[in-house]
Amino acid sequence: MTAHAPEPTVRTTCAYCGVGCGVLATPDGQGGAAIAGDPDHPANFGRLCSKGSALGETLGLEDRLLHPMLDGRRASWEEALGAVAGGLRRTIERHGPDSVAFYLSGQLLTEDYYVANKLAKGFIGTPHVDTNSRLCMSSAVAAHRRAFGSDTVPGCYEDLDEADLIVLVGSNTAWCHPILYRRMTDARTKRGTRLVVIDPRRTQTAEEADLFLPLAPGSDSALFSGLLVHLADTGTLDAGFIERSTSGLDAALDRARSIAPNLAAVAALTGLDEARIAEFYAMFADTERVVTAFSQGANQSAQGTDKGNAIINCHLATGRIGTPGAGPLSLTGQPNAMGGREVGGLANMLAAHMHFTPEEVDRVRRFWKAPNIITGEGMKAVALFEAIETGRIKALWVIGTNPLVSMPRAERIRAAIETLDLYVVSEVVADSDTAAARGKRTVLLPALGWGEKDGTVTNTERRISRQRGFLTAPGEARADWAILSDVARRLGHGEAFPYTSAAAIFREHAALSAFENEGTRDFDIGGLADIGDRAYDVSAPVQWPVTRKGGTVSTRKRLFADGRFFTFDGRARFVAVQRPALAEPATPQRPLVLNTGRVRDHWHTMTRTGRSQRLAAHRSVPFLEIHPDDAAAAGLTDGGIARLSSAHGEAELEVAVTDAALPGNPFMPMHWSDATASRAFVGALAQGANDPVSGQPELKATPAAVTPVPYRSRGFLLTRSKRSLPEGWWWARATVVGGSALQFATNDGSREIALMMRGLFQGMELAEYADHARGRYRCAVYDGEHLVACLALGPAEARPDWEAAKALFALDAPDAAARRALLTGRAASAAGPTVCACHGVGLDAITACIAGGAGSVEAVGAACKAGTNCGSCIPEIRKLLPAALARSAA
Ligand SMILES: Nc1nc2c(c(=O)[nH]1)N[C@H]1C(S)=C(S)[C@@H](COP(=O)(O)OP(=O)(O)OC[C@H]3O[C@@H](n4cnc5c(=O)[nH]c(N)nc54)[C@H](O)[C@@H]3O)O[C@H]1N2
Ligand SMILES: Nc1nc2c(c(=O)[nH]1)N[C@H]1C(S)=C(S)[C@@H](COP(=O)(O)OP(=O)(O)OC[C@H]3O[C@@H](n4cnc5c(=O)[nH]c(N)nc54)[C@H](O)[C@@H]3O)O[C@H]1N2
Ligand code: SF4
Ligand SMILES: [Mo]
Repeated sequence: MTAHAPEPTVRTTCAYCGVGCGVLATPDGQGGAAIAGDPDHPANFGRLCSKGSALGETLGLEDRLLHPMLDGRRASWEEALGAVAGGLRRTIERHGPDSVAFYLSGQLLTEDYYVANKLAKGFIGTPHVDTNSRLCMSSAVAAHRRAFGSDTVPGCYEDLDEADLIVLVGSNTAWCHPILYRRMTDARTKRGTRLVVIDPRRTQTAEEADLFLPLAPGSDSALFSGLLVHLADTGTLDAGFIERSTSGLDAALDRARSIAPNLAAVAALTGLDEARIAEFYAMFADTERVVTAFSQGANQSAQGTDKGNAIINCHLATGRIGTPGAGPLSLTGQPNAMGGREVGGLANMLAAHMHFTPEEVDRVRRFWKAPNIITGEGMKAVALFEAIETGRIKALWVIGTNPLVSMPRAERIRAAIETLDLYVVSEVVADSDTAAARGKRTVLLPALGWGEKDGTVTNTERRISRQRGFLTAPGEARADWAILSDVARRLGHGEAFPYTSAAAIFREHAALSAFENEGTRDFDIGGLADIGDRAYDVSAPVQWPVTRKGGTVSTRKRLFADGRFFTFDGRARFVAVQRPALAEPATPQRPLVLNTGRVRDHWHTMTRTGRSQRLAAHRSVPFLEIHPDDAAAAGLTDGGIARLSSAHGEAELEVAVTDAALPGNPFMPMHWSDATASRAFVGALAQGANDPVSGQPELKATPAAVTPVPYRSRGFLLTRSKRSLPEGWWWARATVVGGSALQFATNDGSREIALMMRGLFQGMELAEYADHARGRYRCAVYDGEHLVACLALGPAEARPDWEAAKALFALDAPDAAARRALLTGRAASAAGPTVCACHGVGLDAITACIAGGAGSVEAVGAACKAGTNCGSCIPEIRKLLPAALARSAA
């Protein structure tokens, strides 16, 4: 092996969530990199969660899209770009520019996003540009605009350090924003900050809360209407602030009173008991420094905008906004959800936080010198995909998102894609469900991914950080902005798309934000408009606004401290919200209301986290969390397979019976797709009724029914490279050390499976153990001394445990003892299901430490390292401690 000189460490930003942690990446010179937290980044000060820590495991090129593809065959860039530009031109000529649509992503860099938005809205002239952020925080955007006149996040992360009360609404922060969650729990240790969690599920976040309010799905605005009434009735209003800086309190309060006049009314609407509601109201009323952080349990709702405004109303009523330790805080999901809002990627925005007044349209037209500027809003995601079905949209370009999995009613979208004249997908991976679909003409364009691409992202607290490339471009992959600019040139718009670097695009974006702004728009980064290439390269994270007066550049941590808002009269608005009601209630045929969301160690449709064996170990099959009463009523058993169906589609999931779910309100994760499981993608089921204000679809409450699926056998197959299983089997794929795993269920018995294995691995040595009378079979396949595959099968009610086999499969050439252990399924070193992903510590190892006397999280850490790196698993460890077990037994 040749020695490589150590490569320099590069400062960049995590690929995942909106916390926006700084990362230090040290490439190993062979396509990989060592990853550490950046101690100087103000979002994380050196910490990373399990997903961030495992970024290095996700850099391999397996499954990457490395070359352009045209209708399923490899093509040159020349040919592929020609097909895109030619297809767009033909579509525009025949059907007009508004038959073209773009569907973008909060995972694009600001520079990519800016170019896509400019091309579509200014040059092609189609308003139909929307983004997966529609499914993510468009309700928060709409709530901000209704209340503040602008899409402004008023506060910052320091507010979490300085708050005395943090209220989490519809946010599983411990799993989805883990590093912010650690800031919250630090505040608790340091200043006694209390934590209230409002979520129908008892999540890991809720397990640690001082007060947990398991409210009925969809009922948040009743709870916050009741709070507004309580604040008014207890004299907690900030009369001075209300008088000086707001309008509309009376109407909002009247409405709140009509919905939630007293505790009994709130209890009836939310299903919570009155004492707990009263406790929450008293905590909120009595605490000046309160941050209310909200996420998808608020946004992804048919009344998502009202939920946001019901929360903001309570902060305006108490003047708790824009001051240290106080304010509403919309937690953004994706690494650049905020950047997408800034460039105007949503269909109801134009650019740089400008909308569609004639002055704004004219201003952007002049700035861009745009020949085909659009003059009004385009279709939002759900309507946009419906318009493909009705034939209004003929050409679609998807960039950086996997809508065939993540959109509601995705089965219909899958069928509609086939009718498109032109279907373009810019992707990093070759096998996402969206990349695997076909239109009449299909072009796949290989994009640079994290670690290769260069540009900026904005996090939840308005902080712009650089993502920097530290790997060479693989295959023929190119930056999204470069691909888009090439297509613009081919459409005859070369002059407006002369970009040769991300820095040049950033400067233009910054200049547009300041163009004729004069303090009228919140988003202003004019202070960066003439940043040089070198300065851009080395720039440190900065919070917007970034303005320049004379020679001085200034930035702001918080907005609205001065009580001035971006409405025409400078006052914030109270909003009268609607009485909560589910878009579709449960029915006798569909008696459950399905909730969906995330798990700790997976990211969305798993195109990246699915490659890490560490991350796959925490949750490795698609599951349904369901209350014991519902499980009993439907005849489901823990660990069995259930078919879940809604009016739109179905999925088969492994049952996890738990009283963490409210009765009637099961939960399924959004992460599995056709690439990783047989029938388990969330988009098939979700109803997606739109919030009337934001157009954000309901993804947390879909009427559903569930029945057991009586498979005969359960088992797993571990192989060195990916394999597929016969039609009709239930399966889920996961990465394991040394290869790939399939956990499966089938109606075949042990005899058929034994025959299958002999067929699959002809010519190799099969070591087998069979007890056909009991439906059990184990098999290890050797090529010489090398272990190449391993399978275990049992009857459905006694499925084999895979932990021991997984540990043994890490060996290339097992010794005699290991060979025996593979056939018995028992190994001394098995550690149980992984809890700590960073150090690979399993449940059994942790319970052993606790049994041996470790009585605290710290003691467990000292004994077995679990929880000592990223800390994402600390809530799970705490739950295993004797104190927690005693509490749950009481
Ligand atoms: N591990 C991990 N982290 C992620 C992501 C990921 O894929 N994996 N994705 C990122 C992205 S893009 C996003 S948007 C964020 C999302 O972050 P979160 O919003 O925290 O995540 P979710 O699991 O979608 O939903 C949050 C909670 O809303 C609850 N909920 C459902 N209905 C209601 C309701 O009516 N009222 C209330 N109050 N709560 C309700 C659910 O039970 C769930 O626990 O996470 C980001 N971080
Ligand atoms: N039922 C239900 N549905 C949901 C949700 C839910 O909670 N429940 N959550 C919703 C939310 S909040 C979100 S954010 C969405 C997320 O859903 P998606 O955006 O569909 O999910 P991802 O898996 O993140 O898809 C991103 C894709 O972009 C590719 N990619 C990554 N980086 C780049 C790049 O730089 N360039 C290009 N061209 N491609 C890139 C990745 O390989 C991946 O295939 O799902 C939404 N859908
Ligand atoms: S909290 Fe985790 S996933 Fe989110 S940015 Fe930080 S390291 Fe990445
Ligand atoms: Mo999201």
